[in-house]
Amino acid sequence: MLAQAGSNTTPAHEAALTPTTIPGRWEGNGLPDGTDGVAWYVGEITLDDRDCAADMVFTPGNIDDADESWFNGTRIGNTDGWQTERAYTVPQSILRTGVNRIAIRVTDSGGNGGWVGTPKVTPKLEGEACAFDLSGTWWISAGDHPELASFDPVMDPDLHARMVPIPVGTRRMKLTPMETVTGKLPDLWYTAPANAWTDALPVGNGRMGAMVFGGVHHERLQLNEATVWEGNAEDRTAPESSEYFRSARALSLAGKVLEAQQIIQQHCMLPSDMMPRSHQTLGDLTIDMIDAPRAASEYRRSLTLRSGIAATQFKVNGVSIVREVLASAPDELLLIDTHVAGEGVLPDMRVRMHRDDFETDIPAHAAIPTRQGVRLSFTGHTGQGGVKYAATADLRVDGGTVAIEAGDAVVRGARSLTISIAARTDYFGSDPSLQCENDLRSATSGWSALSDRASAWFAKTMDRVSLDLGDVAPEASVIPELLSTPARLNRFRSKPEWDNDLISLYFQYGRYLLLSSSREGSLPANLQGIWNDHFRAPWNADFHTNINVQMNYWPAGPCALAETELPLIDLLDKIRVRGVRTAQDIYGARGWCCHHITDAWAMTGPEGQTVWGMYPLGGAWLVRHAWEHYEYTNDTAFLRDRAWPALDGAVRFLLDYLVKDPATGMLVSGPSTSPENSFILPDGSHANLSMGTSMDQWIARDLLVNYLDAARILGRSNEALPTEATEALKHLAMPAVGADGRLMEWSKPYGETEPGHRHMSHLYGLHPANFITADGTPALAAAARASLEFRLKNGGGHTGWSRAWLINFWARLHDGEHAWSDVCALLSKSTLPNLFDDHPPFQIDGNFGGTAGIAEMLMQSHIRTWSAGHLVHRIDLLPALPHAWSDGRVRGLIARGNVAVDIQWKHGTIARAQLDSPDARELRIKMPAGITRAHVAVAGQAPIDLPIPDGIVIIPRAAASTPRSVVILP
Ligand code: FUC
Repeated sequence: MLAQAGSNTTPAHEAALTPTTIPGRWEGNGLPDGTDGVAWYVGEITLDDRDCAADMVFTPGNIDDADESWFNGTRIGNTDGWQTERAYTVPQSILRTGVNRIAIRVTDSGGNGGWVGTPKVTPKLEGEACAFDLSGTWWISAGDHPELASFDPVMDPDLHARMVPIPVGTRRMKLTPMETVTGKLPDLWYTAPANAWTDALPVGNGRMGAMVFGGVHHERLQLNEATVWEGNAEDRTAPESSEYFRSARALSLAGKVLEAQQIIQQHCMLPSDMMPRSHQTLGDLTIDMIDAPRAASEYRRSLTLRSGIAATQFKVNGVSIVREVLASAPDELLLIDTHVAGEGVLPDMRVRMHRDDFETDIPAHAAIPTRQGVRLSFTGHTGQGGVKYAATADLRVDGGTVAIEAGDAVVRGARSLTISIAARTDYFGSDPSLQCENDLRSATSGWSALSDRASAWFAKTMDRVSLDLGDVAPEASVIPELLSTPARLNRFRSKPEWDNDLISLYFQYGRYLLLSSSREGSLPANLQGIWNDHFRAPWNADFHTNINVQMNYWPAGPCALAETELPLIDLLDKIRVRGVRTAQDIYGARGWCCHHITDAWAMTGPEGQTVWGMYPLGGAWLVRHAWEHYEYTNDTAFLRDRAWPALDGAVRFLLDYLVKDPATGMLVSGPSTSPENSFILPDGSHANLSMGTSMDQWIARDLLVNYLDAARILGRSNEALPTEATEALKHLAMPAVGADGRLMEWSKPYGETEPGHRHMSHLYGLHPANFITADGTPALAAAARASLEFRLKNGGGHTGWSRAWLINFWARLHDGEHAWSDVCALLSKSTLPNLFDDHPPFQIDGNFGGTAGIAEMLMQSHIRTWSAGHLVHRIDLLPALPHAWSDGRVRGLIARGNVAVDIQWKHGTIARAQLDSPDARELRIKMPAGITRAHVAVAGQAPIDLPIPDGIVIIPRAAASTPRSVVILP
């Protein structure tokens, strides 16, 4: 071997290493014309863990004349024969995560050398679930090996330094376009531990959560539990102020807007010290290495959405260490396993679980030995009168010891350490420490059984939907999955069209976050989901009902996560109890109401400033989710037992609350805010409360229409309240279009103080409601578009959730290009390194709104009609497909009616669609524009060819109520 290791002088052969293109002959392509003899070709390929899981096959292509191929210094095969096909197995044992070197010694006895002739067969490296196109730029050097070569291209340690950075063999081909559909979901991964909290990776089981920093010498897991809330349900009822409200209303109707606002501010609002209380951090678990050398190598941390595992891997002192963290829903535990991969033992480690003091809460920490190991715990309450909490960590080691030293657990000489954490509060009633004991019983099952159960829970739900937005752009120099998540996000900012897969990943991440932060039996996803490291979080990490908590649940139905919505419905049950008093005290009304925020204690009163707080229809908007839950699940028992009572009480309130505007004779709301914008009065002064804001009028209409449809389904249309509601609907004022063509935000043509305001409340009729549709109400749709354009021109969309809402609006307007550019803006401008949404600060609604928006671009089902006595939702396929997603497939989206939708498309139009309905309901399927014929196959029936001049395929309802599968080909 003539390796140049350790040489300080510039190697004489340096010039011999030149770029070349393969396939292609070597003459004039790195080597002089007329070269015969031997040359070395050298290329590199970056592999990840998944690629290295099994043997791969290297096919060099047609080489003139003979080759001898090497992979990471191991000879994998040789073939002598001009233009002969070759294929060599690359054993798994020589594959490396990271850079792998391929060297091919090519001998040519005369004429052209290298890849000669036609067809040119592309060199490839293929594994079980990946395939790499290795054509492109390689390096070439004339010379022989081993005795005669001027260098050893396989082993030469200087070679790397001498290679110009040319991307070789990094273009990953998908084995089939369906790889991401049927295979693994994409990962997030990083090359360094998290510095900031928003670099850490979230795990959660819907009730408990953790942010995993992936530290080597100091690992931190910041812990959460959904019910660790400050405060309690003690009365924070609004003042008894119905007289004041009535007089303010009369003034407002008489045009005395500011006087009305002053009265409400003074007499109806809860003072700010009655704010909602905050969700709080639970505490931290830390793992510190004792006396381990500083240097660590081969570092990587990642999050796998399908398994819910946050993994950290590194090598210290020659020992490979793997740490995996996941939150188990089946076992109600947070699990942390640290083990050695291969030979050696873990460095000694100190484990601590801790919660800081907070005001009157001084937590009690304890450490006790157990027969199997050690338990660390703390207990306390979240401040005076707040919930009692408890957290207990159970530590077990394999081969080695765990003991208590100075109140911490210290692990020595172990091959593995498994920590199971239980955490509970008394929010739902019983003693939290006892509940923890109970949860920890399953810790005896051991890491492998616990993690298998936990991951299976994620996989089962994550696998319901798959999304492939098409192949990697051919001009992308490095395929996206080979970039770490921050690098990928960074490249996306300038080249979004190179990485459709990042958009699919963001979509699946939104599903993962909702699944991880919202599970039945706990509280809904708050402003931060479940991940919060504060005692007093921004906006208390509460439930804002003027957009934020609703946006959290937009993906629940369409993205096949309907069950995640149940905690919201449970909280709604509490809200409608507490909201009765608020409805009476302020408005003298029946039913219940809730203003712009609520918390774990279901507060309902108007709080703080009128510009945000005087928002009496927040509860009515929440009720849309109970109705939608029925629409998506088709669960009539749910409609009857859960949604109906919520709808009924909200309608009761609405009917009392609405007032006839003497000027028009129509029913209007108010005085109330159009969240959270203000307007300019003719005299130049600013105000924020008015009668009949567009948003209120849309919400009122939405509530009444949904209520009446529910009544019809449940056979209650003739009862007193539905009759009253029908009457009210006839007289309900509609939002108007202004002289400038925009949809008006207020009932009068006021100018807005913030023309680019983040809220776009007046477009509620477009989304989430269904009163403005691209094809049904073109004039209103044009006005909505004008409003959006105006908002954007004036700087709208600057918060994450605002940008996410824009995607949904454009999708409803069937404008794929605008929707796509807002998807790109959301990822480029409002996404943190761990892909959390950035308000700023971190606020999770944008993740969920973005996920829902991507689904809306591919499928919609909000347009509905009654047909032969049944409610039918039209299913729109690819209503807002952008050019950038010309080929792709989505499987498992859910249309209202609980119809599973699978769409494959090519060159921007449908190639095949399949709809699976749980029963033989009527299906109305709207094909993308331009399709006028369809080939329809209903399972069990002869396929038919249909002309569809209006683009709609109708499959009539069948008598038998059995599941039905329909395939449509254009
Ligand atoms: C609403 C928004 C803010 C923020 C807060 C939590 O009030 O106007 O932007 O998202 O909720």
